This record gives sequence, structure tokens and C-alpha cells, in this order.
Amino acid sequence: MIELYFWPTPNCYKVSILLEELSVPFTVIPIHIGKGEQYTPEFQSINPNNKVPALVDHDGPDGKPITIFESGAIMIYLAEKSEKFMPQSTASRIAVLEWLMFQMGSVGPMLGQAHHFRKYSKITIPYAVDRYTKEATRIYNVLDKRLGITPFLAGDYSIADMAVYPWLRPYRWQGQELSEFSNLQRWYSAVRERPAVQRGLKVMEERLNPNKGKPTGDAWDILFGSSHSDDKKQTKPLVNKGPRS
Ligand SMILES: N[C@@H](CCC(=O)N[C@@H](CS)C(=O)NCC(=O)O)C(=O)O
Repeated sequence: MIELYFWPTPNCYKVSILLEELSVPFTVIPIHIGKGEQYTPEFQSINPNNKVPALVDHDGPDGKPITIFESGAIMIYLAEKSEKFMPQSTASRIAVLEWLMFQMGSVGPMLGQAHHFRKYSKITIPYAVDRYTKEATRIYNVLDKRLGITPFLAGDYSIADMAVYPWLRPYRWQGQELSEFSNLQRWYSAVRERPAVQRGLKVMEERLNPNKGKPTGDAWDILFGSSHSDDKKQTKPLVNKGPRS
């Protein structure tokens, strides 16, 4: 059984998308980072860095449980265990690791800084806004150039694509327009259309609110409760008979 310590953020979506792609059953354990749940001693024993995601696989190596933090390490573990989305040959495997490391070292941290200084900072620091917006543009150009050569970042669709995609979804927060990067835009649409990607992005809402979208309370009674009987229905006019006199 796999437990995913999760909050709906780009780094966590990387793992939920991969688990959905693998069709592996998993339990979501929400860690509300806005309430500081990442700082509890229980969670710290799982991730000494106090950040999500983290993962526990109760059926780890040699049948023993394994605890993993850092989204890149979690993705490598799951891909290697399942032998999917990570090729076996050295050259292809290194290509996946290159683009995964690029995501972990550049895409995530730099675009995260762009989010911070463009959106969350309580004061506007023009130097920081300019620096991280330019860095975002530079990163988008690196990705766009690569995707002009290969359909996906490492050739075939892999954990590298799953790692980058969630970070590009808030592209406007990063001061970017996808339409200015035609190869990237083509790739973005291809990844977005994958059903597992769509499920991975909804993982918390579906697992934690299984009734979401279903009518509850008064709405349920109105639609399906006793007032739904034919008798009651007929107490109301079915046809508008025009203005009352
Ligand atoms: N390098 C880490 C970064 C994890 C990270 O920054 N997680 C964010 C959410 S995307 C977090 O937990 N933030 C809460 C905090 O910083 O207190 C990874 O990829 O797993």
C-alpha cells in the first residue's frame, strides 16, 4: 500500500500524476501547508525537510516499508519499481534523469521564485520581479528548443514530462505566454490531454470530497427525496397558465 503525503501544489501533482499513470492504488494523506501541518513531529519523521510531497510504500524493497521525500527521488523510485516511464538503456535513462534534474534544479526553484516575487510577496521588489521573470523566459526557451527536437523532453513520454508539466500550468504567474513558445505549447497540450494527468490533478478533490458535485442536503431532498413523489409534483402546475387574475 502506498501513502502519499500531499497538498495540491506543483511538486505534489508530479507524484499524483505518476501514480495515476501507473494505475497504482494509493491513499492521499493531506498535509495542509497553510496551517503548518508540515511541521508536526509525525510529518518531520517522514520528511526532515518539512515539505510535501513525501511517500511511504509499505511494500518497499525486500518487502519492507520505505519512506521517501523529495519529489524527484519519489518519481525515480516509482518508475524503477514499475519499470515504466524510465527506460532501461543507459543513454535513454540518463536523458530522463537530465530533464528530471533540470526540473528539480531549475524549473521548480526558479519558477517558484517567480511566483513568490510576482504574486505572493507583500512588497514589490522590481529587481527580483525582473530577475525571476527573465529566468522563467530563459527556462521556457530551453524547454521550447528541446521540444523542437524531440516529442517529449527525453524522447518518449517519461517522468521528466510529468515533473515539468505541473510547474508550467501557472505560466501567467511567471509572466509567460505559452503562445510565444510553439513547441512547448504543442507538448503542453499533449500532456494536458492525457487522462491520467487530468486524474492526477484532481486527486485530492476526488479522494477527499467523494461527494463533490453530487447534490447534498436540501438539494438532494428536492431532487430525489420524498418531495420527488409524483403526488407532490402534481401539486404544482406543470404548465404556466398565464398571469393570475
Ligand atoms: N524539492 C522539494 C520541494 C518541495 C516543496 O517545496 N514543497 C512545497 C509545496 S510545492 C512545500 O511543502 N511548501 C511548504 C513550506 O515550504 O513550508 C521536492 O521537490 O519535493
